[in-house]
Amino acid sequence: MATTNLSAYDKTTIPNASNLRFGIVVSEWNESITENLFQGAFDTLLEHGAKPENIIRWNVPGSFELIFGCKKMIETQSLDAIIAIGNIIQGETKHFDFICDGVTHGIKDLNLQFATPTIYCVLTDFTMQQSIDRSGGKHGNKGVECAIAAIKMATLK
Ligand code: DLZ
Repeated sequence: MATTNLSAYDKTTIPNASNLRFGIVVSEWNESITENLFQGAFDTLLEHGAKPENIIRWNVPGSFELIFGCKKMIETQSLDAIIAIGNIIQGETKHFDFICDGVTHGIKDLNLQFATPTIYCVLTDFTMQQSIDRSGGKHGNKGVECAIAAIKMATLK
């Protein structure tokens, strides 16, 4: 089955984001990928009316720290939605599985604990090429997909 293009969506169905405040927490691991994800998300929020001053960015060392970074940002900033950006690539050990599991459950827990939706913009890939393909490459940019999810969840009724 072909992978969906992560940047494809119907622009006419997206609510205006001009009155919304977003947080973006970016993991520094595999920085070339996470920067592309950030840029895709940031540009998409702007395209739908968000103001640059209403998009707060924090960096954290790795994907595992996204959980605490998002929690602290939700508690201290007044946000309508937050996007957690990371990229985990499989290595030779089970570390990949533990980090993927921990981050996924951690972000799920944030969504249960807080009224602010946390969007899961974490690429979990077997190879760097797969991550390149999904961060502005042939399968689009997951940052774009997640910015749209953030706007939709911030305006959920
Ligand atoms: C340690 C580690 C490894 C091996 N791989 C990745 C990765 O592919 N992607 C990622 O975001 N972070 C990785 N980390 C770092 C962990 O997320 C975390 O920062 C450290 O274990 C410290 O808690």
